[in-house]
Order: sequence, then structure tokens, then C-alpha cells
Amino acid sequence: MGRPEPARRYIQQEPSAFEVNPVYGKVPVLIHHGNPLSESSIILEYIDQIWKNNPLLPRDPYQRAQARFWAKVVEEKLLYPGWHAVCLEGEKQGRAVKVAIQTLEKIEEMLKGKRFFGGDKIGFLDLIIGFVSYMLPVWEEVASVKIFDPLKFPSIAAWKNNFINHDVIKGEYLPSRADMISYFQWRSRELMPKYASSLHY
Ligand SMILES: N[C@@H](CCC(=O)N[C@@H](CS)C(=O)NCC(=O)O)C(=O)O
Repeated sequence: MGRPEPARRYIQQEPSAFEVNPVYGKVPVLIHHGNPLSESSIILEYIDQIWKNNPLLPRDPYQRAQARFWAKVVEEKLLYPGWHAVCLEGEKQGRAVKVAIQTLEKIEEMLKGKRFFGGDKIGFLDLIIGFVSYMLPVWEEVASVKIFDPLKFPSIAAWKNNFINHDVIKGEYLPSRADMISYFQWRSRELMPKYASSLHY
């Protein structure tokens, strides 16, 4: 089956992710002064160092290290299992969902009492976890699974609301839900055969 229109639109953007990120072929890629930068956390660290008037990472070295630690946890134990749940079926899918839920439990504990992960303002970790507010619900719908339960994760639910309605996040920056659904449906159909044999949960 061919690519749906939203997939064509994202994938045919110039330059392609493979041109600017030949090692992984993944987005996001930031091109600054003609220089491409890949990997979300590396891009955010770069932004933090270049545009110093809006710090993203905490100043305190321990808090800084903690933010980096949680970014790693989120990528390995929430982002990837969440996405894999969309591309797997049966018991493997169930186990991927479980890993993602266990990570949300730890994040809920860490977030308690805070407006944003960075404190009062959106910071590095908020942007790393941001996908939970708009992409994860789409993945859940595409995969027909439940990962994020607002009753079980009230602090994350409140954060999600603060984050998605923040002036720098809301608006026309995010793709529409319908576009995302159609893109991820197509992408999961493409990856399912490959992941069924290569991914182990
Ligand atoms: N570790 C990377 C992960 C990026 C990633 O997984 N990007 C996905 C989109 S959210 C991608 O480009 N996937 C390529 C594909 O679907 O083929 C980061 O943090 O930037």
C-alpha cells in the first residue's frame, strides 16, 4: 500500500532525514548555520548553550546530571517501548506496553508537586517528555492499547495539560492529530514485519 498524503508530506521534505542524519536517518535534525545536529537531547543541549537567555538545563551540576539521566530513561524505557507497542502484536506488544507503564510510574513519582519537570518553566526534560502529551495518545489509538491512564498518573496528567496549552507549544507547530494517525498507521504497517523478527521484549 502506498504512503498516505501526510506521510508523503513529512518524508519528502528537503533535505531528507537521511541526507542530514546519515547515521540514523531520524528526525529531529536541527540545521544551524548550515550545520546539522541530530538526537533530541544533543539538539536541546546545543540550544541551551547557544541561546543563553532561555536556559533549558538546570544550572546546578547535580540537577543537570539528573535531567540527563531521566532523558535517557525516557528514551530507552518510554519512547521506544511506546513506539514498539505500535509496531508489535500479541504478547510482545503487551510486554512493551508494560515497560512503558512502569516507566510512567517512576516519572509520576519524580514529578509530584511540580508544575513542569524544570520547575516553574518548561525546560529540557519537559521537551524530552513532550511526546507524552500529543504523540503517545495517537500511538495508543493506532495500536489500540492503553498506556497513559490519567487517574493512575495525576501529576503527569496535570503536567500534560500545562505543557500542551503553553504558548510556546500550542498553535500551529504540531501536526494535526488526523495527519499523525494516518502517518503512524502507515509507518507501523511498514515496520511490523521487521520488528516482529528483530525486536525482543
Ligand atoms: N534518539 C532519537 C530518536 C528519534 C526518533 O526515533 N525519531 C523518529 C520519529 S519520532 C524517526 O525519525 N523515525 C524514523 C522512521 O520512522 O523511519 C532522538 O532522540 O532524536
